[in-house]
Amino acid sequence: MSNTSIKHDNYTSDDIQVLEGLEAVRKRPGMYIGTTSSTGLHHLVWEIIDNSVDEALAGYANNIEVSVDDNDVVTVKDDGRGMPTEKHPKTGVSTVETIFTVLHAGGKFGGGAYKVSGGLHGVGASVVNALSEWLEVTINKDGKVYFIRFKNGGGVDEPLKEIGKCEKDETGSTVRFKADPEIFKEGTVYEYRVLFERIRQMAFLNKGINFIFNWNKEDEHKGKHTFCYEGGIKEYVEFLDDSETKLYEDVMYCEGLDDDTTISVEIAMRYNTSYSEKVYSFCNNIFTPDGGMHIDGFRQTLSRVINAYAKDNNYLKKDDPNLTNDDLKEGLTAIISVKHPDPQYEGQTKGKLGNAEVRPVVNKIFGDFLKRYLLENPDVAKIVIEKAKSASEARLAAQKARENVRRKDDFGSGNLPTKLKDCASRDASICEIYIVEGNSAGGSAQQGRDSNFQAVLPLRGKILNVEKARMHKIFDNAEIRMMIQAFGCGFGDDIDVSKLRYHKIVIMTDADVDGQHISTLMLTFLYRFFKPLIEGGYVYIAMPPLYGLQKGQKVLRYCYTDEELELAKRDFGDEKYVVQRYKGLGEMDASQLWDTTLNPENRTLKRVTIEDAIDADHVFSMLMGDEVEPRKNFIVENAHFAKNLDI
Ligand code: 28F
Repeated sequence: MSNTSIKHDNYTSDDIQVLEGLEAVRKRPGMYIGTTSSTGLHHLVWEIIDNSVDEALAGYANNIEVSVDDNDVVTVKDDGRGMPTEKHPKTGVSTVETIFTVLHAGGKFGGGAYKVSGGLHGVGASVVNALSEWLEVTINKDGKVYFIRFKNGGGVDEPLKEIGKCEKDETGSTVRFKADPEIFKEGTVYEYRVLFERIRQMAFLNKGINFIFNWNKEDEHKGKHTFCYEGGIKEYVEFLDDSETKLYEDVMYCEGLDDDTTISVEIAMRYNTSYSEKVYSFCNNIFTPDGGMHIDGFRQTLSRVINAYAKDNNYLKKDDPNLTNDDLKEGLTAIISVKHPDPQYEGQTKGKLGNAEVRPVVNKIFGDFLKRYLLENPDVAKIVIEKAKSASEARLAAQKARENVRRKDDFGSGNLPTKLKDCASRDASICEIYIVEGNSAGGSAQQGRDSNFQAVLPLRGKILNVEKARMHKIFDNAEIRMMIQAFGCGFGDDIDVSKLRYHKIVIMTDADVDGQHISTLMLTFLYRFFKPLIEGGYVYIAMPPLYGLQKGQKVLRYCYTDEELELAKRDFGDEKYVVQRYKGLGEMDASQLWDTTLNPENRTLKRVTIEDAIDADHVFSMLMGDEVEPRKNFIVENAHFAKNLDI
């Protein structure tokens, strides 16, 4: 630790070992928090919150307060027992100092409970300390207030001391820290949305714990939010379904603990009228986007129990084919949350739960529950089975539609859509396809483009809202069939990105409300049927200019935002000009479109990313689902983002 001024100069071997431990973290932070990007920065917060959650799950804390202030100092406070202040038997320094200076010192929390909040798989508070410019701990315990401060990545700056008195029954721990800009070179600025969503999610996943989130920055988000869900993941399902039409009232909920393995299982689920599914699985409160043994057990059991019930109650004839997992996905919203003492995460991004022993435990607990639930709720059973049966019929219809998706009427030779103005190059890595709304825009795009590497596919008006349509209707839609063929990489579950014919899929619509609706429909379609293309960063939105500052026939300058227009006006001093508002792409001629929107030299493309898949699912259901009320609220709530909405 070259630059740490350690107060006490009598180095003990332990001090050296401690400092070397934290030095290792500072040398290779990625090994401990994944990355030092914004994602890694936010992991610091999750790690500290997790320690409060563990104290709450152990039964000693009820309130967890998270605050972010103007210079991105984070404060996390709980009303638990207060970290121990007495000397730690092994390290000879106080337990609290040990927790923040020895790697993985978190470990067991009394009462046999194991650490289940898992942040970044429980790397411990010492990593946060190592990656902080400074970190302070305040402990209320035994009627006294204790304080210790670390700085420059973990060295003790102010040793533990008593700084005051408090009520005997006022106990708890508070950690304040400032992330180290030396480590987080991309910045130490927290994102409101990221913190808001995850803290709310922690409240859903840990029923009854009261989370308070204070965003103290002087911006539009300034304020306090409280999250507490006695219903836990039941309320999570209700929240995710708030823009859906319910098929029945009750969220099915089951929980159980397997004594031999100490694995606990919690499942909440309900079907709605939509055709997509929102099923999210967690282990120790960590989202497992790639699923794993817990969700496999859930799906197997759901299928086995529903089919058995359907056959026993003559919803299916004995020799009928079983309802498949896909049939049972349609309209399903579910949360599967398991707790495991020693989770093994697999895959590139550690997003998959690998512990094989979890599957039979889920099968047993969920299977027993579901069998009993169906017997006790025959009306719900009937609704669920009828829905799955119609999904099955639609699937077979889609199979047929998929087969004839190559119907000759759309495609000329080489089964490419006739309306596609393809580009000459076959090198997908440089090719771009512009999905353009309306034939006029399509026309000027076709003339304005560089036909060597830019293709244009004009769409006729608004494409089908896939959120509300079943597969076979989707394949009956000519526009959709054209895109599937033009992209050439398959769709849905069988996408082969290596076959994608263009490495840039660019949505280009007018900047008006209609254009934005088309853009949203396109994004919904791409999100539902080509998610890997969005995840792979292949999808973009073109940014045509909103204004042109014109002098006679000449455009002096193009402006892409309202702010830019204001700046341009100031720059122009006494020059005479007219401001032209481009309502639609068709108002620009081919060369203008090339100069402003197509030419890679000076155009801007906005890459579409899915920061948070759960949130994206929820937003798309909100925007495209069939419940009008939530959509109206969402648009009103977010309208201030869509400034130039000309109603
Ligand atoms: C703002 C962050 O970290 N809260 C915590 C406790 C309470 C105990 C504890 C923590 C070392 C290994 C036992 C108190 N009294 N909030 C927090 N609250 N750690 S972290 O003990 C950690 C020891 O395991 C605690 C009696 N037992 C445990």
